[in-house]
Amino acid sequence: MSSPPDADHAVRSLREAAGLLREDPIRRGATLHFGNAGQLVLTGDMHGNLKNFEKLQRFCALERSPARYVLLHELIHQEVQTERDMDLSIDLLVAAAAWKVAFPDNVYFMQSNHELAQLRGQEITKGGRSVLLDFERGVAYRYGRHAAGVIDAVCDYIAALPLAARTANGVFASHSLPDPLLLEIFDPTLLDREPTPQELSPGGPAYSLVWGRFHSPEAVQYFAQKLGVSGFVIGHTPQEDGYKVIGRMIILASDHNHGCFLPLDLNRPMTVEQMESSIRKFVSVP
Ligand SMILES: [Mn+2]
Repeated sequence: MSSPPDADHAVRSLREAAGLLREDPIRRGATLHFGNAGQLVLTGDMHGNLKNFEKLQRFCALERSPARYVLLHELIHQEVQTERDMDLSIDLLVAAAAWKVAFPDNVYFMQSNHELAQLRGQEITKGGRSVLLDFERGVAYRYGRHAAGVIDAVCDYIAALPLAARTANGVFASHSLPDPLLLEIFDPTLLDREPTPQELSPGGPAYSLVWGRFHSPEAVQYFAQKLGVSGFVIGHTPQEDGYKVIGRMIILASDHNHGCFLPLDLNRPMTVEQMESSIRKFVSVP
């Protein structure tokens, strides 16, 4: 493949976004802190869904909505059905990085298990396929001989991702929560500093935060008290209907036609019921 003209753009966007992530003024340690003004648009896993991303961009209209923030996670690793399908989720990642560069004080990201796996070279198989290899094949298809440089920039970006976000009105957002059995030993001070490579590895608390599943309303309640928050918004567990409520926690999915997002008003306390009624479907966005 000849050298595509936009490899430079991809590398520059990802590297610049990584720099901005590391130096975000609202970041303390591994946590983003949102204040009590404006609106934070929360999303679930996107897995390469450019169509939903473009709807999100239209909804957010950041060029004329300076008090709106948007939080994204798990952008890569698109579902590949057959040998001839291609995972082109690099396109979404580059578009999102460019959005961050254009609106550094409005666009935010968090770590996810798929992105972390890509960074650490930890295999995830789906239907017998290696999602890491599928992703790299898509990058090679897009960027030809510049693919290695783009992958390096992707890794730089992933390594810069924060783990979680908190809002002044008591909402905690992250890709997932640790498994119920690990909630008791989870040390919340992890979130106030940068995690070590060991903490991001299997058995580590940062790893458990992005990989956890099987939460009950009681486990969620326990963890809310432990962190001093009123509710959680996460992704990670696939939701065919777009979202699910488990006690004080809302799970969003943003990667398919029934996908959802949640515009959260930051200027008043919000119950989970109020948050649930704020959920929007991507299909409702023109
Ligand atoms: Mn996930």
